[in-house]
Parts: sequence; structure tokens; C-alpha cells
Amino acid sequence: MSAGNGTSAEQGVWVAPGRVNLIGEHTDYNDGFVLPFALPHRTSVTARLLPGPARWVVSSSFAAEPVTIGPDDLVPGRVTGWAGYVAGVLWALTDAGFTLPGAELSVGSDVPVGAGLSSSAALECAVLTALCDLAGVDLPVADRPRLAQRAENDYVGVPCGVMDQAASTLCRTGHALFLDCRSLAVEHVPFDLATAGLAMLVVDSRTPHQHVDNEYALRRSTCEQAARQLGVPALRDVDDLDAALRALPDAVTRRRVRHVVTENQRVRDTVDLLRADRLRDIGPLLTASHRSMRDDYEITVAQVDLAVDTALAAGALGARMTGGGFGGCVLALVDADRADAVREAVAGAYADRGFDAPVAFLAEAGAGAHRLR
Ligand code: GAF
Repeated sequence: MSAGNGTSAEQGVWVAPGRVNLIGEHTDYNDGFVLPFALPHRTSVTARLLPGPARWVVSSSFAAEPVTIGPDDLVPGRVTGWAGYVAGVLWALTDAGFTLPGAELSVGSDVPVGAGLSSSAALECAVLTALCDLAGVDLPVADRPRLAQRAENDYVGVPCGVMDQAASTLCRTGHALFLDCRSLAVEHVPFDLATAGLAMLVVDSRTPHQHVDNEYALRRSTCEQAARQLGVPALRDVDDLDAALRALPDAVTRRRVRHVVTENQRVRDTVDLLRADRLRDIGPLLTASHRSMRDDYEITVAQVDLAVDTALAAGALGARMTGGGFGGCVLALVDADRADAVREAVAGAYADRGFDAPVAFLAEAGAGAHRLR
């Protein structure tokens, strides 16, 4: 395969968003279902082709010095830190057979880092979108999430699923993305909060993500081992939960499996309600998802549980942690005119407990990666 330079303009600006996941947590790497939507927060890449031997000069608003990545750096793990995500995308593209010209890439972002809002995927997908357009890389949009995931799994070394890269690439304004993480079949489900008189409050618990990488990898391997014990390709294929639970000797594994299987059903039920224009009614499913993450998957922490419980007590229709867990953000679905009261209640509860003040904002479903100019 080759990437002809003549098919696109030689410079431009591309953006890719962070995401929140409405529901479907830790289901993606079990071949299951997820329902994220894109945030207005996004990462931008201003890029231009560089003449001469291939090299990629990457600068960023969050680093003092530019990083130069050469062909010799396209070996998994060689570039570390934030530039590793850029090198990972370059590596995944060349490993897939594309020949890339050199480029200068300038990265900026307002996606909060370390808040579970997919800042890594936003970076990968902004770089990937820029490189595809700029270098005329003929990679269908539908294939880009897997390539960006590969950059993160195999170059950076993080065993994430495909949800975040799919959300950052494929989401549409005013819609949530119903994604089958096995087939990557997509349905853009209407998600118009304002018309329903509702708002989605996103509360960043500002909790340090301690041990998150180890715990994430542990959850993933427990699920894969459980699937092997049950004789199914992935936990998505468990049809009879009770029978599966009876077949598993270990209590922790039983809880993990119960979370994944019930969470997949909650995603489907949420999608059914959205298709039926019943956005207001999804609240209990969000809250049930949180309880399942707290009690069965055991990935919540005191700050996120407090945010959820306080939001519900202050009138939220439903609330849950979103993202990989061990901190990060909480979503609260609220009547639009209750948003300030819920936000203040959570801030007050944090102050009472001596937790760092949370940061909250309202989110509407935004657009996936695209060229800005
Ligand atoms: C993180 C991962 F990157 C996703 O792939 C997904 O597993 C999520 O945690 C949990 O649902 O964001």
C-alpha cells in the first residue's frame, strides 16, 4: 500500500474529541456493547508535510520541547510519555503497510488528562485523522478505531479495549454511539438532552488513578480466564448467567462475570429506551450500572461513590461512574433546572468529607474526529 502525497492539501487542522461513556463499562474487551458519546473537549493537531527523509516533528502545548520521531523509533515502546501515543499511531500505520511522508505535528488539547475522559484516544485519533488526510492514507474510517487501539495496546502497552478510539472517531453530534465491540457494527442513537429538558452533569472526582493500570489488566485477564472456563469465546457469549455462575468456583470471578453480563443487558435496555424517545427513563439503568461497578466489578472509590449518592439524593434521575474506574468522572442525568443544585450538593458533600473540590461541567453529545480547516 502507498500513501500518495498528491491527494490532499499539504497542511491543515484536525480535531478528535474526548468521550464519556453513557453506559457499558468494561464490556468492550469482552466483545460486548458500549454506548459512549463525544465531548465538546477535543485534541487538535495542526499538521503540515515536511520535505526530505521521513521524520515527524511533534510539539505540544503540554511539553516544553518538540520531539522528533524517526523511522528507527517505530518499534513498540521506544518513544515514551505523551509522544509515545503519536509514535504508536505512526508505527501502527507503517505496520499496516502504509508509507508515510514526514510531517510536522503541533498538538493542543482541552481534554482533561487523567480524568477518565479518553485524552489518550483523543490524541491518537487526532493524529491518525490528520495523517490519513494529510498523507492521503487510504484507511476507511470504520477501520481506524482498531488501528488506534493497536497503537495503544502494542506500542504504548496499555491493554485497553476499542471503545475510546471508536467514540473519538465515529461519534456524531446529538447522538450516542451504540457499538458492538465484536463486529464494530454501529448505530447512532438519538441523544438530545436539551429537547428532553434534561442535562448531563459530568463531575470530575479529581481522584488520583492509583493502581489503575494493574487493576485494569487484572480485570481483563479475570474475564478472559472466566470465558475459557465457561467454554465461550468471550463473556459476551454467556447466555445463561445463572448457569455460568454455578459453573464458576471462584466468588470474585463470579462477581466479575455478573457485572459484564448484566452490563451488556443494561446497554441494550438503554438503547431500547433511547430508540423509543424515552431518554428520561434511563436513569435507573445508569444507577444500576454504578452499583454493579461498585459491588461486583469493584472499581469505584469513595469520591465517586459519594458523588453518585449525593447526586441521586439531590434529585438526579440516575448517576454512575464513567470510564475505567478507580477515580475519574461521574455522570448525573438531571432535569436541566436541577443541574446547579446537584452540582452544589456534590461540592458541599466533598467539602464536608475533606475531599479536593470536584470540577463539574455540562456535556452535550458532540462530533467525532474531523478536519477543522
Ligand atoms: C478505559 C479503556 F480504555 C476502555 O477500553 C474501556 O475498557 C473502559 O476503560 C472501561 O469501560 O477507558
